Amino acid sequence: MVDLSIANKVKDFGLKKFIEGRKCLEISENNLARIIKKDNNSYTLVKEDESRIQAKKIKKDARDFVVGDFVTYIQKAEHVFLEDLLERKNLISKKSSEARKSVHFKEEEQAMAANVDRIFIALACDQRFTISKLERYVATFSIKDAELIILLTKSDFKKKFKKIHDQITGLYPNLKVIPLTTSNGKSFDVLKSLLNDNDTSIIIGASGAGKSTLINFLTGENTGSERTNEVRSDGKGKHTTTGSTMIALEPGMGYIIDTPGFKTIDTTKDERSDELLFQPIYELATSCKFNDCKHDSEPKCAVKEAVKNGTLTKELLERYQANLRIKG
Ligand SMILES: Nc1nc2c(ncn2[C@@H]2O[C@H](COP(=O)(O)OP(=O)(O)OP(=O)(O)O)[C@@H](O)[C@H]2O)c(=O)[nH]1
Ligand SMILES: [Mg+2]
Ligand SMILES: [Zn+2]
Repeated sequence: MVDLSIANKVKDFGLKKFIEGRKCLEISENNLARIIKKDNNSYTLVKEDESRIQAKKIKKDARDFVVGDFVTYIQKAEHVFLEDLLERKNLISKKSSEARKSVHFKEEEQAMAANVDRIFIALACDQRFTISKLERYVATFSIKDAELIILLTKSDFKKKFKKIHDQITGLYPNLKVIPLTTSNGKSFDVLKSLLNDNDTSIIIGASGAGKSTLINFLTGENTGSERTNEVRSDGKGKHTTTGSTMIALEPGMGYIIDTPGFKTIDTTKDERSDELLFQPIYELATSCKFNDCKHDSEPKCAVKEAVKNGTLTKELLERYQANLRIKG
């Protein structure tokens, strides 16, 4: 007999778990759904019975609905509209940079997805890498109640992989870094072991970083799929993914949101957290003589002391101070 409990979990996109968690609240559960795809003003919702419907936003509604949101909807004649936006566990956003060149220039936080448990940042070994790029990614996408993991994709570019890997782990031993390559299916085992039933993960990174390829591996569709495109004959990557979509992975691995790649990220630093990167410094700083110690030339500085006795690397302090200068 087919185990329906597993089959159900694969397709309800965490909705049942969400409903269980808010039993006491007065919501008409018939009209609860989760957004699993967003395309301009069209939203694909999955309902508790696992069926899907298309919904739209009411014209005057200024709220930002994103993939991963739990919502209620109303039916009016033949149209379905988004109604309530239920409280989010967290929200991923980045500063919009796409519109920079257009006349409709706006600098706004752009909401990307909500209610995620795990954020994967894909960095491809065949693309240009800098530590400050990594720092921007980490500072932008460190959000509450979500684990952050760096995926070093295309690790079959062995020399480049080693260089990038050593650079990251040497400077930031706190970061979780996982190498991945499609040329060795086993490299996906570590990634799979991190995924849990019912969890929502998201994958973020530059265009061509291998995000969709990786998802195809996790859904067992690694035999060539619509989600990815082969590199063009001129060797350049090609934009393939155009909107965010939540995908059900193999049983026991939950869901993952595939996102379109982007070229640059800007971060509104003050709203972000770099604790993940500089945690050792923040911890030591509590023992500095001065509360506002810059760990520069102040006396009785616990951070400088730690560098001197070798418990903290000089490079980490330098990156910290460089980032402080950017923040201004
Ligand atoms: N050598 C090598 N190539 C890979 C690997 N993973 C992906 N690729 C190739 O990289 C190219 C881009 O992969 P995609 O998965 O489409 O990249 P993406 O991050 O989804 O790109 P966008 O949708 O544009 O954001 C494809 O041609 C893949 O075949 C890998 O592990 N090794
Ligand atoms: Mg893609
Ligand atoms: Zn200090």
